[in-house]
Amino acid sequence: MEKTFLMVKPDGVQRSLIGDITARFEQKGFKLAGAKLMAIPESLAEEHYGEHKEKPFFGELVDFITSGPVFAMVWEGEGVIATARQMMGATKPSEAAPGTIRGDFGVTVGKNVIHGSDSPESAEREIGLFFNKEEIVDYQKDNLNWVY
Ligand code: DAT
Ligand code: MG
Repeated sequence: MEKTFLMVKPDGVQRSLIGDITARFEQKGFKLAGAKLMAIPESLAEEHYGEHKEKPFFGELVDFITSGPVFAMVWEGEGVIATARQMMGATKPSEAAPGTIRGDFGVTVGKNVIHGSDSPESAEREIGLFFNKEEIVDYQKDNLNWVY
């Protein structure tokens, strides 16, 4: 089954949004496969956001994502990579539709509450960056018979 990497950013953790955000993915019918509260080392932040290395906001982005703990997660389900991106909303909260996480909880692009992988390749890469194999749990969830 498809997996994606999602992360409540430091602003979301500080604003007590972990529960609200995880509830949305649970209620949708996706399955949590791994989760941890963690501080991101600078080297991991730079690698995770490597595609943005040349952007003018790269320094701020790394400072922000290392400014406090994040809640890192792996979620599993049919089409979860694209659907989670839709549930997150546009990168700029000012452009994110109401009902999306960024649309409901964010105001500025620099503090947009959540990260989510944007493709199968980035999901595989980011899960590997943040989680050991043993931290990803393979289990049955019986209610999924009522989702699929
Ligand atoms: P996304 O997080 O939606 O995948 P992205 O990969 O383009 O967006 O950018 C990564 C993060 O960088 C984004 O969540 C917030 C920050 N960012 C993007 N564009 C920015 C900008 N123009 N100014 C400041 N921060 C920006
Ligand atoms: Mg991105």
